[in-house]
Amino acid sequence: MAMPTQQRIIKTTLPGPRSLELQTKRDDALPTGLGQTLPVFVEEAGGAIVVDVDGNHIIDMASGIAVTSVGASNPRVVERIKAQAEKFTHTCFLVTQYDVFTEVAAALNRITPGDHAKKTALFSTGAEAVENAIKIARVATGRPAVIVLSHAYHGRSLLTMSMTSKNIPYKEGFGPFAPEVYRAPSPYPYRWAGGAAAAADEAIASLRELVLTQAGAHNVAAIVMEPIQGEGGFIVPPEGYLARVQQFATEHGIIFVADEIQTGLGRTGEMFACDHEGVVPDMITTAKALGGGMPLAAVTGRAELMDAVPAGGLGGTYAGNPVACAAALGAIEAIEQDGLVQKARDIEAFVKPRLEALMGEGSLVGDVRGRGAMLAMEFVRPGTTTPAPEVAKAVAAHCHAEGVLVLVCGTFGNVIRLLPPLVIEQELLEDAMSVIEAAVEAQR
Ligand code: PLZ
Repeated sequence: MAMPTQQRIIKTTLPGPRSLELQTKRDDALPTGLGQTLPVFVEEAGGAIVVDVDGNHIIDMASGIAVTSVGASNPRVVERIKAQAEKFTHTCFLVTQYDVFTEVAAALNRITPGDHAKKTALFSTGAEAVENAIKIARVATGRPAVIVLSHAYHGRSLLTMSMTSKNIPYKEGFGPFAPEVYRAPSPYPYRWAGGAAAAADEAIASLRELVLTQAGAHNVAAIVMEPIQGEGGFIVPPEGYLARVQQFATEHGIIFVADEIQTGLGRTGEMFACDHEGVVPDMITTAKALGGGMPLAAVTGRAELMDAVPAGGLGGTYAGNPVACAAALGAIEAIEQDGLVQKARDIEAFVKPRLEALMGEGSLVGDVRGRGAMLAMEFVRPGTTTPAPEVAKAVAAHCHAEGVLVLVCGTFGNVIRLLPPLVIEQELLEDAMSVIEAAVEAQR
């Protein structure tokens, strides 16, 4: 199938008549707990364009939540999926093995931060990767406790939901939660009470106090952090904070786990967000962009930690599915050989100044932040830091009506985040930015 024209083409109101029909069928068959961002149904997608069943060409500034970094239906991914599916689709790696699993593990061992001996285990979803990182850390240290941050997002399973910070919609009614999860304040520069300059020092002090006085360092298996918080609002920690956490963890025999599920694989303009500051985590979780659209996740860590669990302790029926592994080799190849890490930097260089230009006196945009192709603006009541979620919602609705798919995030629901595929063409990006700017201007 040919790549859809990389151009925004709006033929109907969104959602169009055919999508509305399918929506009725969907609502009859599906539970309300499954949310939706833009209620169109997709016919095909390629590059940075999503074509709906009414023939509308929508600009994708979401990448299926940071998954299709190499573009939807990247040929390097699709060809490998086809070839692998024709050979076999499943054996269960725990039953009979296949080399493509090892190849993905070896690639992750090579590209993740640090040149120490590493090993990688593959899973299917991000939540599963985080759960398994904790399982391994607990066995390796013989300790139960896990430290996470406010504004964190780590998944929807019991343990990872317990590690996630925001109550509605992720936790409300789903308790009781998993025990031994302790939460330290995230050094959120824009909202830190003592001011951005004090955020790193004060957040480190709080973390130390939590670990040393509440949990007891000898009880702590792991400190888990997103190097840039994703669902929580694209919060970039102050420079030096992550390195200090890593150093504190090491001093106390605690495993430092970087959850790079959203930030990893080139998204932020380095292969991993930790690379911006030369931080080398003991363990790193990846998913999303790794599979190029297929469900694949991984835990990569120091070889001696990864080998702590005896045979049979890790796995899953679908963990490291061969078709998903083949897709991952295509995705990694695209990121490395098509210059996509540099593309993420180019996207930042073009988009960030345009977002920053929307700030200023009397503006609804209180903060602009992020790295590479992971950029966001936070909406507030002008002249204050009071969150304005209704503005973020209105901006998103405006963009959606014009055929630009953006996502809202943030603990206060007041952040618009941009996660375009790294392969997005410049003209398309310019068009998307014009729509986003007009959407913000329209809220004044
Ligand atoms: N860790 C840092 O961003 C997934 C969640 C979408 P799964 N973020 C998107 C939603 O509302 O369910 C995520 C993440 C970080 C872990 C996860 C979890 O990854 O593949 O969704 O399980």
